[in-house]
Amino acid sequence: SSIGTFSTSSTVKMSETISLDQAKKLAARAAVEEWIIEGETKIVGIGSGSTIVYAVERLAERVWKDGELSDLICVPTSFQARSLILDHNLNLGDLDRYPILDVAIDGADEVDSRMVCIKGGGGCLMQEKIVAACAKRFVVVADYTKKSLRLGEQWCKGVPIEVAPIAHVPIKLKIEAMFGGEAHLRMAKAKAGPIVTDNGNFLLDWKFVAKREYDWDEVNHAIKMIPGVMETGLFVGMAHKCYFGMADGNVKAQV
Ligand code: ABF
Repeated sequence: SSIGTFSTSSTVKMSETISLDQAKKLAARAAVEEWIIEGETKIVGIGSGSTIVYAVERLAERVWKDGELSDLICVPTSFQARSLILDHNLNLGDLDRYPILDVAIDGADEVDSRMVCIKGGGGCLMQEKIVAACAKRFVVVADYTKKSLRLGEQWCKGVPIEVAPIAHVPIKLKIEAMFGGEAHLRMAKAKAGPIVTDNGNFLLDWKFVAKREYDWDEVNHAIKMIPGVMETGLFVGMAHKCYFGMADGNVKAQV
């Protein structure tokens, strides 16, 4: 993959260090400008997390201020995304009616030099992967802390894996035996019990061995074959382009 930098039209000076939120906003807006085209883009997948909020805000601005994109249909990847779409008065769609999307835009927890992404830190990986797989193009938006040469450099919480509740222990043991590291059941704060996903499942966070050389495609397939695994947070060969808001106020695009 290759990397290009372009400066933004914001007022940030090159030497200035911008906040993470500003970096997220730059990336999200750059992606919306490039991929959501008036008269062409009809259906867009809306990801989850904090970065995508800026993309939805920009979409809403284009619809409600600029008078564009009035027919744009937004397909959510989570309960949060659905609320975002409704709160901004955008047209809500679903995969029953819109199984083919022009583009899906989403955040990530970490992206490596080949655009393999870890996703699901926010817990919505299964719907995110389904929607991304229905899109002709999958575009990632993130701040500079998500950009790595290899996975495990930045994101230390591991690969999220959505599992059937009855199978979390055997799945944990199988993953650890196959690929090392440790898989932990994700718990709700205040030890109220396991986190339950939008789909009624549990999440394992697999802390892989950061120094080990993994073939992520192989790992993803092998984990998916374990009975009870619903989906993994490894997005391999899916991202078409990634936009990173950088500390200096530029946006770096990776393809
Ligand atoms: C979702 O939100 C996830 O797959 C990922 O875990 C997270 C990224 O969130 P943020 O944009 O807040 O960093 O896209």
